[in-house]
Amino acid sequence: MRRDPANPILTRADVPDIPPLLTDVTSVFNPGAVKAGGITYLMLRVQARSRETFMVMAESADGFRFVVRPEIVKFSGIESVKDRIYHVYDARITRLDGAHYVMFAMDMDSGCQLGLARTEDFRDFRFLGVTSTDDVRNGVLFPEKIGGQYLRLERPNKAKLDGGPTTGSEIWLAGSDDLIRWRRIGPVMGGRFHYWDEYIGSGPPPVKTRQGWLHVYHGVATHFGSANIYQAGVVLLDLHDPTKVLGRSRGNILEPREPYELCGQVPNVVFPSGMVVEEFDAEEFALPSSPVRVYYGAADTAVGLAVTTLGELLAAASEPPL
Ligand code: BMA
Repeated sequence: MRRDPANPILTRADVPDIPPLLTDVTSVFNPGAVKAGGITYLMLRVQARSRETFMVMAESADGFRFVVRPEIVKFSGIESVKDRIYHVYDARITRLDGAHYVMFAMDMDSGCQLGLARTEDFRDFRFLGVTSTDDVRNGVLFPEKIGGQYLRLERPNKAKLDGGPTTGSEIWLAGSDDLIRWRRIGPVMGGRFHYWDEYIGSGPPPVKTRQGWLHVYHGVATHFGSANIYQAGVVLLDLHDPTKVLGRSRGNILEPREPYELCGQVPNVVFPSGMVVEEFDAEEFALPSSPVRVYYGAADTAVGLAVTTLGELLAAASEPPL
């Protein structure tokens, strides 16, 4: 992938003060992304100096230059959750059944849970519920039902990085009839220990192509003494049975190299969470010639943008297996 020359496309300086909770913010990163009605929307993770996180929307007519809205996203109905919610973060946005759904992480005493909200207009977000029970992160919805059920990818948290967050080395497929109650169907892919993607988690929601579901994910290499390195890679899943991996990039397709990726709140991190594909055929399969924009968190501090084409991602997903 190629970095946008204007990177990082969003920094703390682009976030307007939203008193009293967000003034002189610390960082902005890990955005969910979607294009609707010609506008590209980002749902940003913004951190205050209290280290609380909030979601804030940004929008853009061209997908490159964004204006951040001076308001904190309110998930109406989230107050019905009785347990304390410490943070909401890492949104993934999927268009489904004519609306947009936001799946996000919720840090609670029970661990990390997956919250779900729905919006029609990117202004009102209705909280639909906590959709998990055990500690899990990186939930992403598929954009359509498959085999009569809703599907999502999720990453159970089974490990803890040295001095870092809970993590996991397996992405699972889960199914649901109502988007709220989910049952795990089977493992999709595991981490490749000793290589770039030892721990893994989904990035943006999967994209439907004629070849299969194309999915960008993140991998963490933990065998360097000084830091855990977060990178991006790509995998291709079977259209009818997404537990079947058809191909997977041997190497990463984006790794921390630039100063804003190497230095920051959490050094050595590129964390892809939003992706916009421009061109689809009449049956809504993404076209290989389509430009692709991937929005990612850089060092848990700023937002980066990398561009590629769908064809290049498909080619990366057919590299020889590691
Ligand atoms: C992951 C998540 C991401 C974060 C990354 C690097 O576990 O918490 O939000 O970007 O760690 O700190």
